[in-house]
Amino acid sequence: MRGRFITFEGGEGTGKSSHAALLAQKLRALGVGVVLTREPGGSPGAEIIRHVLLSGAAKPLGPEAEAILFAAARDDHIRNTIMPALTRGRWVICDRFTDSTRIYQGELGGVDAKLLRALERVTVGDLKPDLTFVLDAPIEVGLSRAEKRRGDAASDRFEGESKEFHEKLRDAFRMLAMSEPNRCVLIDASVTRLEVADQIWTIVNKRLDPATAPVALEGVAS
Ligand code: Z5A
Repeated sequence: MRGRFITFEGGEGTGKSSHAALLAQKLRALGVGVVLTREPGGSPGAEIIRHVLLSGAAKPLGPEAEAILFAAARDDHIRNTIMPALTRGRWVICDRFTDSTRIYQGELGGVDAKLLRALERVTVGDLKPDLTFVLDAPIEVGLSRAEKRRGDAASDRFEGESKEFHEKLRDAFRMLAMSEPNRCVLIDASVTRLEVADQIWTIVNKRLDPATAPVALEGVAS
């Protein structure tokens, strides 16, 4: 039986990586085989492209070229990590996926929706998350958490964008959650870690019933 596919989306510092990892831990404790992954990245080829994108090296090429690079990374990630895991019945938890492209490159970057749809058709095909958590917090909260975590390291390509950019980003993610309620759930990420984790765990149990998932036979850590 095909595994479940869960994605985390939202603005910077809203807690996507932390909660993706926490959810993976909880599912593994139930015996569910989980692959925890991220975009851009998640496979050796895609991690190389991640470095190019987040270093800002591709920014001078323009938003279309960046969109094509995100798509190339996704293609490698799906073929080498996501699909093999889902086919083995693993649950895949992915920190960002296609919604990020639609919002960062499409709505904020102004890349033509036709180009993005064509790239999605080629890379993603029919693959769609079973459940998407959209983590939402005021931008001051997210940016200050991201800044604290970063310490003295430099901002990456997107962290350095303006306050207006981050406000638009937040609005776009909130709209996404409203426009696809069957797939997306908006999570108030401004509260404590424990409260956010509880909201997520309640929804996963209600919508995907992990207690009935087949227990992974060859260990659960993959
Ligand atoms: N991008 C794109 O443009 N197009 C695409 O198609 C894709 C991506 C796939 C990837 O960066 C960048 O690529 C991203 C969009 C773009 N833009 N940026 N920047 P990334 O992977 O390096 O970073 P990110 O995805 O934006 O995530 P992030 O900034 O690393 O944050 P996060 O994962 O949402 O948060 P976190 O690391 O889990 O938490 C941040 C800190 O807050 C950390 O210290 C936590 O311990 C703390 N935290 C988390 N939750 C809480 C609560 N509830 N209370 C208090 N503290 C908390």
